[in-house]
Amino acid sequence: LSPLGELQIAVRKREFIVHYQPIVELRTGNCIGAEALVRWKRPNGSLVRPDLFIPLAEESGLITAITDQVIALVVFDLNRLLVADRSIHIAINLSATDVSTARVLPVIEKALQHTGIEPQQIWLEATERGFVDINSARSTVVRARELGHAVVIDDFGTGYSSLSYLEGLPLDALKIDKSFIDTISTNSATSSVTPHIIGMAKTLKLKIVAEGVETQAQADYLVEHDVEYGQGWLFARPMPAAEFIAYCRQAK
Ligand code: G
Ligand code: G
Ligand code: G
Ligand code: MN
Ligand code: NA
Repeated sequence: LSPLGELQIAVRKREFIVHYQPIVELRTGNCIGAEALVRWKRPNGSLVRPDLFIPLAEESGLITAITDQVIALVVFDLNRLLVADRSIHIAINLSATDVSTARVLPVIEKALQHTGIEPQQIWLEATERGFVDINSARSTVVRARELGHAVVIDDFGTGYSSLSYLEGLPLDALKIDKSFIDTISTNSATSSVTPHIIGMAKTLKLKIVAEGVETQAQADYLVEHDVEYGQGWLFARPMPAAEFIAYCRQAK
C-alpha cells in the first residue's frame, strides 16, 4: 500500500488523536489554554507526528477531512473543561486550504452547537503560508472574527509576510517562531534579530506567544521584553487530553 493509500484508510478509520501543549502567561505561569496538535495513531499503537503526514495530507486534499476530525476531537476531549473554565482557549491549526476556502468555519460552528463552548474559546492558527492568497485569507479572517474566534499567525518571522501585508489583516495574535527563541542568550548572529521580531509584533498591536521556550533564561528575557505568553518544554510538552485537564487545574 502506498503512503497515500495508508493515509486514506487512516482518515476513513479515524485513526487520529490530539495532544495538547499548554500555553501559559509568562509573568504568572497561569495556563491560558493549549495548542491542539494532531497525531496519527497507527493500529499497532505507535504515534506518527504531524510533520510526517501533514504535507501528504495537504498535497492530496485529505487535510480537510483531518482538520474536521481534529475539530470534533477537541470538542469531544475538552467540552467539560471549556464550559467549566471560560479562561481556557484552544488553538486549532488550519492548513492553507482551510484558510483560503473558509469551509472550516461552518464546520466549527456546527461542532460547537449544543456544547456550551463559546466561539471565543477557539483560536484559529495558520502559518504565514496560509495568508499568501491575501484576498481569500482576508475574508476568512474577517468572518472568523465576526463569529468570535481569535486568529493567530503561526511561525512568525520565518515566512513571506511583510509588515504592511500583515497590517491589512485583522489578526489577534502572533506566535514567534522557535528559531528566534532559540537564539536568546546565545551569541549567534540571529540573536540580534529577535528583539526586532518582538518589536514588529508590538507595532502590529497583537498579542504575542513565544514558541519553543525551553529555558528559564529565555522566559526571563521574554518577560523583560513584554512578551505576554509562551509555549514550550520549560512549561510542558504536548500531552493527552486527560493530562492537559489535570495540568490546567493545577497550573492556575
Ligand atoms: O506536535 P509537532 O511538533 O509534531 O507538530 C508539528 C507541526 O505540525 C506543528 O507545528 C503544526 O504546524 C503541524 N500540525 C500539528 N497539528 C496540526 C493540525 O491539526 N493541522 C495542521 N494543518 N497542522 C498541524
Ligand atoms: O504548530 P507548530 O509547528 O508550532 O507546533 C509546535 C511544535 O513544536 C510541536 O510539535 C511541539 O512538539 C514542538 N515543540 C513545542 N515546544 C517545544 C520546545 O520547547 N522545544 C522543541 N524543540 N520543540 C517544541
Ligand atoms: O521526549 P519524547 O520522546 O516524549 O518526545 C516525543 C516527541 O515530542 C519528540 O519527538 C518531539 O518532537 C516532541 N516534542 C514535544 N515537546 C518538545 C520539546 O520541547 N522539544 C523537542 N525537541 N521535542 C519536543
Ligand atoms: Mn501551530
Ligand atoms: Na508554530
